[in-house]
Amino acid sequence: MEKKLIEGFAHVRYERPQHSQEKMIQRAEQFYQEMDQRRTVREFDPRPVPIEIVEKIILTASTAPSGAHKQPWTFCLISNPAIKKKIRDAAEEEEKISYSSRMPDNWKTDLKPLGTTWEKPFLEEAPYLIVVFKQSYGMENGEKVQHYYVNESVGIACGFLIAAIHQAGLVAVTHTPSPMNFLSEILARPFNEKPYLLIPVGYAKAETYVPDIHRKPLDEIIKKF
Ligand code: IYR
Repeated sequence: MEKKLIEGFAHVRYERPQHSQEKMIQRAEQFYQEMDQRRTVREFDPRPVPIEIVEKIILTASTAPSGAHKQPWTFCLISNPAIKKKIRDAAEEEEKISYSSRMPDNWKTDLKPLGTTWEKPFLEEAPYLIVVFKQSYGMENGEKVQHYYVNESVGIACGFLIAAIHQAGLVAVTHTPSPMNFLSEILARPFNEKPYLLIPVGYAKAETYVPDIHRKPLDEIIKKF
């Protein structure tokens, strides 16, 4: 690999195969078609998933860009049934309060087509739970390290994670129990880490139905200048 010092800092040559424009159009279309097949699935098959697949998916998430390359994320990978049960119990306790009194009626009306309730069986049924933590700051040898654009960085990493789960042939639900500080306690995370998303991963249950909802067309989401 060709290396070079630029202003005293190591650089490597950026090299990627260049496709013809025709091929690029075809690849862009193919990737869109693949990603457009992704659906949030809340019903999991108990079939186990080899851990190497999920580890590779997490590595893929970690290829996301991050502020000053600080990589301000921790991915907790949970397969232990006792810990999954603890998480389910704690999440349902919060969700029960949210659905009965914290969420306003219009929010619950908006969720009706998705069929969500306070009950979260997927937190025990999915073979893995990935709890993504954002690191508000880093800790290196007992010293605080500044992190930048933490929400943006971790959000992008979660996007990569969800894409990688789909690409591997698995399904996921981006679950956001609120509040979710119980995850810090159950997983004994340090003070600099805050829970960001809880993502159950596994195979979809054999006969699964998902809401018949549609994505906005290009002309609604794009403004060209
Ligand atoms: N966090 C709750 C409610 C919920 C909120 C939104 I916005 C959703 O798109 C889906 C669910 C839950 O997980 O049920």
